[in-house]
Amino acid sequence: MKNKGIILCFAAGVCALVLSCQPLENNVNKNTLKNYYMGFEKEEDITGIVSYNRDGGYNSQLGMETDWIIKNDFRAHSGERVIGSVYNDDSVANDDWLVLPLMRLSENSTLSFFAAPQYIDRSEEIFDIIISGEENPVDESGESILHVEFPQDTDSWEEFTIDLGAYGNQDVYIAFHCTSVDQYCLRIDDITVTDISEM
Ligand SMILES: [Ca+2]
Ligand SMILES: [Ca+2]
Repeated sequence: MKNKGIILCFAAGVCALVLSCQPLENNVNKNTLKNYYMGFEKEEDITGIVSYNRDGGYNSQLGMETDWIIKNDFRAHSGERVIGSVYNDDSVANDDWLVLPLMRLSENSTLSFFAAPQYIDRSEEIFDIIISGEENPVDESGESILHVEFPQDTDSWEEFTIDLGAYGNQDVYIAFHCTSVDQYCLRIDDITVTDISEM
């Protein structure tokens, strides 16, 4: 769990930043709800999002250990940029986690996002949505609330919406856990969590 930080690659190998995790405080004003949104565009503040590359695999095409990376040439759903978990050489299964900032949900909260395989001929991407309490979900403290296995022969964006009302008034981490084996890239864009408390 030492690989804290998110690597941003707006052009592979050109620009890389590492941001530290900033846990949110529990100073909650319950009367003010807002939506969390992340489209991975340059103007958005990604502080608090943390990625973990637990498989330690390597991608020779990108020339780096594979992690969640922000790309501007992977056919984003919105804008120009999208985040993706890319494949490893030698068919090592992915074990990549993208953890959103800690947020306090309400009984009306929902999670929605778009996901798609990058290439139609390597489309069998697999991921789970993991939700946990204040413990880091990477520590296997969470539970899967969605399991997705894309079929063969698709690269279409699919929208997912999950009711999070069962976690109302709880502080939780929400994580995307990619476990694909030797595909190409699982793309995620336009993540929205509705009706969270002001922090
Ligand atoms: Ca985008
Ligand atoms: Ca990886």
